[in-house]
Amino acid sequence: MKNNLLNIAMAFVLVGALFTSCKPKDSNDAVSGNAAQKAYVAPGKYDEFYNFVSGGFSGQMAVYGLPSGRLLRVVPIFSEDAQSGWGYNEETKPMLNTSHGYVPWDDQHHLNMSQTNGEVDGRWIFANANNTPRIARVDLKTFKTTEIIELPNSAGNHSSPFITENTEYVVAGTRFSVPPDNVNGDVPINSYKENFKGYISFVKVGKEGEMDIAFQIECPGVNFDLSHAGKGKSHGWFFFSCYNSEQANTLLEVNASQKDKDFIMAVNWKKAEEYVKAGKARKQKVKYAHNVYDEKTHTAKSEMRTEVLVLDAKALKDICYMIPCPKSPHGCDVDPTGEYIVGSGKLAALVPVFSFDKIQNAIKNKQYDGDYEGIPVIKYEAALHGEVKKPGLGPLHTEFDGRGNAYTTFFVSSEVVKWDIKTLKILDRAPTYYSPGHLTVPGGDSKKPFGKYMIVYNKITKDRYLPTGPELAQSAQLFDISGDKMELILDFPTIGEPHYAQVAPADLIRNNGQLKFYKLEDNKHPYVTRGEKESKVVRTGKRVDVYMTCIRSHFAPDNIEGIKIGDEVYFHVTNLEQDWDVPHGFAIKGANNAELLIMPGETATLKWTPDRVGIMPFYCTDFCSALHQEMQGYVRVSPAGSSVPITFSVGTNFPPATK
Ligand code: RUQ
Ligand code: CUA
Repeated sequence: MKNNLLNIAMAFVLVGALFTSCKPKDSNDAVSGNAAQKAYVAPGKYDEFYNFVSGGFSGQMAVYGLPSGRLLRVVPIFSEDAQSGWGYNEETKPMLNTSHGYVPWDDQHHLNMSQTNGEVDGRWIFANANNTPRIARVDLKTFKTTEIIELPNSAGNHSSPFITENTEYVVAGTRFSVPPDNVNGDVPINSYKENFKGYISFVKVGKEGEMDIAFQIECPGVNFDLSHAGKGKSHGWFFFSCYNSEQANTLLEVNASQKDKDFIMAVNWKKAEEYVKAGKARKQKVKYAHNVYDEKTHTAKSEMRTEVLVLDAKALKDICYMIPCPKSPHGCDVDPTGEYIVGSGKLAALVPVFSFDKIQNAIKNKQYDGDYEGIPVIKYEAALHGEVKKPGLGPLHTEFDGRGNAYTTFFVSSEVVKWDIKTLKILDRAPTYYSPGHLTVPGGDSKKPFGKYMIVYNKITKDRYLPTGPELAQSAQLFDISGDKMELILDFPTIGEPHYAQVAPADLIRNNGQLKFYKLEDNKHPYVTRGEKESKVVRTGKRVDVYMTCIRSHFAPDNIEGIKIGDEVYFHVTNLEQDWDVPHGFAIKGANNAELLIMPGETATLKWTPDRVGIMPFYCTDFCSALHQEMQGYVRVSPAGSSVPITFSVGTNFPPATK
C-alpha cells in the first residue's frame, strides 16, 4: 500500500517535471550574494546608463536608470498621454495625425538610437508604430517626440526602425504584406500570391534629424519580421528576417510553418541608391502624413504627402538576395565587426550564423539555389559561417558585448545563452523569469558595445512580484556580464510590454546640452502671452481665445465672464516661469480632454466646450508652491442668448463690500 502511494506520487512528480521542465527550478538560487551592491545607486547619486525601453502596447517609451532600474520618465510617442496633455492639447494633436485621420494609440516595439561611425551618439531615438505604420523621432535634448512619419504601402511596421551606421537612413519593413496603396485592394484574401506585396522603406535622416522617405523597395509578399543594418565591412547592406515564405493567408501558425527554411533577405542599399539616382525608381501615388513639432512655436504641423519612389526588387536583379534561414526566423542581428549575421528561427533547434564575406563570394560566384519569386536564393551552405548547436528552445534575439561573445534569448526554454561568435561554442546559460523576448547590451547593436550589463525583457512574471489582479507587469532583468558567467543582479517591472531597448552612457545624454526651459523671448507660439498685462479674452463669433498666463501662484486672468453655451473656448496658457523645473498644470471642470502640463516659458492650448450654465472652476494641477492650492480661477457660463459681456480680470473683481 505504502509502495503504491509512493509510486503514484513519483509518477506525479515525473509528469509534473515533463510539463514544467522548461521553467528554471529555483528562482532564488539565480541571484548572487553581492547582487544588491552591484545594482545599488545611493540616494542622490546618478545612474551610470540611460536605458530607453519600448512600451509595446502602451505606445510609449520608458526611460530607466541603470544599474538601479529606477523609472525616470515615460515619454509619450504614439499614444495619448493625459498626464502631459500629449495628443489632447491643440499643439500636439497634429503629431498623431495619419492618412486614416487622428490615431491616438499604437503598438511600440523597437527603439534605435542614432549612431555616428557605428557608435551610439545620443542625439535621437527612433521608435516604430506597429499598427498604423509610422516611425517617430524623439529628441534626446528635450525627451520629446518631435517628428512622426507614416509609411505608405505598409502594414504592421515591425522590422523597424533600424538605422545605418551614420544614421543615413532609418529603415522599415512591412510585417503584413498587402496590395500596394495605388492599386485596387478590393481583392479576394486568398489571392495573396498574386496581389500582396512586401515593401521595405528607406527613410533619409537629415542633419537636424528630419525624416523623408527616400525610396521603397517592392519585394515578394512575405512577413518581414526584424532587421539590422550592416556595419563596418557590411556597411551599405541591410538584413531582414522574413517568415511566411509559404505565402499563407490563414491559420499562419500551421500554414506559415510548413517549410524547413524561410529567409534572411540581404539588401544592397548602396546599389539601390544608385538605381534611384539613375532614375530607375517609379513614382507611385500614395498618401501619408508627415508630422513635425516646432520647438519655437511649441506647435506641431501635419502635412499630407502624395508620392513615393519605388524600386522593383524583381526587375533590378542585384539589390535583394534571399538567404535560406531555418525556420520562421525572428531576430536578425549583426555583430560589431559587421561580418556575422545571426538569424534566430523561432522553431529551429539551432542558431545559424551567416558570414558577410561568404555572402559576397556566393553572389560573385552565383552560388544560387534558383530564385524565390524572382529574387536570387543564395545556397545556405555558401552563406553559412556555422550553426550554434543545441542552443535552447525558441531563439528570438541576439546582442553582442564587443568581446567576441553573443547573447541569445530563448523564449520557450526561458534562458539567455552566451556563445562565442567565431567558434560557435556555448559558454554559459542563465535562466530568466520568464520567457524573454528582446535583450539589450549597452551599445549592443553598434560597432562599440560597452559590455558590462545585459538587460533581458521578459513576457511573463507569474510568481515574481506581488500579484496585481489578473494582469501582471512584464519585467526587465539586469545581468552583470563583465565576468565569464552571467550574473543576475536585479529585477524590475516595466510599463506596457517591453520589446527592444537601447542604452547609452549617462554622460552622453546628460551633457548633450539638454534644454532646461523655453526662453520667453524665444517663444514664437501664435497665442503666446509674454506678461500678465498682455493677458486677454477675445471673442470672434462663437470662438473665444483666452490668452492666459501662469506663475506661482495664480493665473491671469482668474475671473472670466461672458462665456456662453455654444462657444468654443481655447485656453492658451503661457507659463511665465523661467526656472527650469517649475511646470504648472491647467484643468477645467467638464473638459472632454486632459490637463495641460506647461513647462517654463511654454504655451499650451486646451480646447473646452462648455455644456451647461453655471460657474466652472479651473486650477493648477501640478504642485508648484506652498500656495499651489490657491492657484485657481472661475469661468461664468451664461445661456446662449445672454447679454453678459466678455470681462476678465485678476485681483480686481471684488464685491462692493470688500472693495
Ligand atoms: S519583437 S519580443 Cu517586436 Cu521580438 Cu518583441
Ligand atoms: Cu501652479 Cu500649482
